[in-house]
Amino acid sequence: MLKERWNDRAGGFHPVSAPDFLPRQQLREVQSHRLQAVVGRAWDKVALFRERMQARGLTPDSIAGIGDIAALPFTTKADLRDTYPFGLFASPMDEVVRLHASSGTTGKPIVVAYTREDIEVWTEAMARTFAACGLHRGDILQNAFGYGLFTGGMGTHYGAEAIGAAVIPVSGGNTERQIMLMRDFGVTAVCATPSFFVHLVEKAGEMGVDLRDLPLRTGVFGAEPWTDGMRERIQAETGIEAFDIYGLSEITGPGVATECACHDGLHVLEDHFFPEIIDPVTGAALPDGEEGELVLTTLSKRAMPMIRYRTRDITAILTAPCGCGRTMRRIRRISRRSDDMFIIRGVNVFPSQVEAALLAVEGTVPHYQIVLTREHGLDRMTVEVEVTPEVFSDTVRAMEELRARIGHAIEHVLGIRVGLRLVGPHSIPRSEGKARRVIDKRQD
Ligand code: DLL
Repeated sequence: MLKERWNDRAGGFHPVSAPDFLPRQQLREVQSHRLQAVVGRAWDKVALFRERMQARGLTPDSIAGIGDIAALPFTTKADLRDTYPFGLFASPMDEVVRLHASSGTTGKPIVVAYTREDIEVWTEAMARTFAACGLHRGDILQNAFGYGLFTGGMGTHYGAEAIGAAVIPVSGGNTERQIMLMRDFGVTAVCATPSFFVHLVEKAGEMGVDLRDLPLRTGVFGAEPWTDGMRERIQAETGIEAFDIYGLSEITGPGVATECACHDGLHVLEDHFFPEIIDPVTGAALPDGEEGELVLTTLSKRAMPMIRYRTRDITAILTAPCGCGRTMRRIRRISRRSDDMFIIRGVNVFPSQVEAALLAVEGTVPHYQIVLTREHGLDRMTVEVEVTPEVFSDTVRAMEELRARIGHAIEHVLGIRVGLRLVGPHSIPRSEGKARRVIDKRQD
């Protein structure tokens, strides 16, 4: 029945989207009710959570509704690591039907679990996400998110099937075959990390395929930060409409927040994932509109409820009504994490600032890397930027001019001069999933 409803397409409004349009008062009631249930469950089943509540003198009865959420303790990535692998599970293994894991930069991964109900909620969230991106029954979706322990592939797969799209589970990599499938199967929509899609566009060009000549009209991108400059490049080169989707394994995977056709921030699916913004240093709650660290609470998760999880992603909550009519609050596009910042000569630098500066300069291609080194105790940052084959084969003078323009653009954004190296086509490794933008050689 549910499946039938989802597959139904009614004049552009997809019935699966109904919760996205709940009146705010009703939404608040749903949130309050679900928060009480999830806190009760975590108290009963997760020792770490119960002990933290007790240490604050709280019991589940202290939480009368969503307005009390700030009284609850935070959960962090360290908690997941310390309780590796199954210490935060609230369901016995015979109720768990899926495990995913996210590889950290060091050591053990963090493990996340789903019951059958959790998979249903995740599927619903991804179906609503795709509906917001304008996908529907009849679409042919090439899913280039990695399938495996990463949540990207399977999360989007289930959601796309639920709205009745035909999914091609191609996963990441294999660029030539991806282009062949795109062309031969009449693909209308693609899911990928933005960096991998840029790689696909480049490969299509090499194969003599102009994506503008294909039926492809929508790109659903996420799993890593990308800038508006990157969106403009992608849209101009391919003729598609590019949507930003956000999520993280700890909360469910993709499907936590999505852009709609207005492209003015990402609607958080607030009936399942409650957002707050805090000051990353003091932990104090910040008012709507102010930038800080995103904290998320799962309101429906059973196998692994996350209470006030500190994402380290930096954004702000936007409350102005959205033109699409969705009542779910939006977050500003996530351009940085509190832990991807580095300091060069006393200046805080985020990789996305470099991307924004670079893409504003004509003649660059969106392939770059930031290399950090330490010389005589001083940190140095060098940006390696690929240039187009035309520029690369041009005169030394043309190269020098471009170098100067890029140098100025970066200096203008960061306020400091950094090292710059223009490199030839294909010098920077291409990503098949999340791009590695910063190479930190300071410990070598
Ligand atoms: O990346 C889930 C996902 C898959 C999201 C496919 C969207 C599409 P993790 O591997 O656990 O999960 O990484 C989560 O990636 O905390 C952000 O820092 C970053 N991230 C995810 N989406 C975006 C986005 C998946 N749209 C971490 N913009 C998050 C910026 C993003 N950063």
